[in-house]
Amino acid sequence: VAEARMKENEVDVQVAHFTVDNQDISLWPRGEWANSPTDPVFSSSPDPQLLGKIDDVKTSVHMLKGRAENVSVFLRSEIRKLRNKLEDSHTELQMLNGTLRVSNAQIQLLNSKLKNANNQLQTLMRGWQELDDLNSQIPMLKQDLAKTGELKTKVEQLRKDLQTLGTSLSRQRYILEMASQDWKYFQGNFYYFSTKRKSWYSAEQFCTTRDSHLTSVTSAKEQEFLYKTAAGISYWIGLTKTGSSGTWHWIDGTLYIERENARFWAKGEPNNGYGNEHCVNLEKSSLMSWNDVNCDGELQFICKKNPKPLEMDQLD
Ligand SMILES: [Ca+2]
Repeated sequence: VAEARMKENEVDVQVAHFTVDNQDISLWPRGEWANSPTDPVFSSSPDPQLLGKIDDVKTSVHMLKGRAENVSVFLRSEIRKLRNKLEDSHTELQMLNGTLRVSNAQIQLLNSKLKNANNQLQTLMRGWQELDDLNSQIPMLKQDLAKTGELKTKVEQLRKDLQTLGTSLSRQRYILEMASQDWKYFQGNFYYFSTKRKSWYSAEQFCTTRDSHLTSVTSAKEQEFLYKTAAGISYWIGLTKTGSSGTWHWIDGTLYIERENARFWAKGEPNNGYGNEHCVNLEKSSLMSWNDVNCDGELQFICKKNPKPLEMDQLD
């Protein structure tokens, strides 16, 4: 605007030479003006028309000067405003820089968090993979479990076998121990065939001190075992009666059954010879081997011992 105004006034300011804002402004060439003091125009009396023009010019210059000052004030204010704006911009820029730095830090933080999350995701995915693998192993594990059940059954069977074996071993140990004391084992009982001779009562006493009695006979098999082991030597057995009128009974408490035992007497026995034969011995190597004799006679004898359940579980 100021420039436009200046241009507008150019026409009026064609004859002047002055200073605005310490700057020389010439309305025509200075040299021409300076070199013309001796110009005939000025040396003679001035032309009133010319003087009028000069006045006009002076007025115009004055106006121009005022306008230029206005322009200067305006420009200064504009410059100030611009400078302020520049400063504001600078401050904003610094703030932006600060914000940018903070944002950068945040971005780095986010980046690191992202990396972390990524790692966790990978770990999770690996976990899934492992879970899948485990899932695929379940049928196999089920089979193994079934096998474990079978194994358990087998182990249980083995345990029972072992128990049986243990029982059998302790039984054998017991039999061996008894055997070492000259007791013979037959079908669940132990038998002691004495080497010394004693009367029937002394023999029975001997047996009871060894937790036994003179033997009873309860079957043909037992009778066979006894006479075969006796091998023709006479041995006392546990059959006796009280006086001539008494009935036969086994000293170990076994029930004597007349019709069962008739087959084991020797031919013609029992004859109660001399009316004093109340004890029985096994005299012949035969099923029919029993004979009643005097109890005071001294003979070898057979003790029979039924083992206690604690000593032997079960004998065949
Ligand atoms: Ca007789």
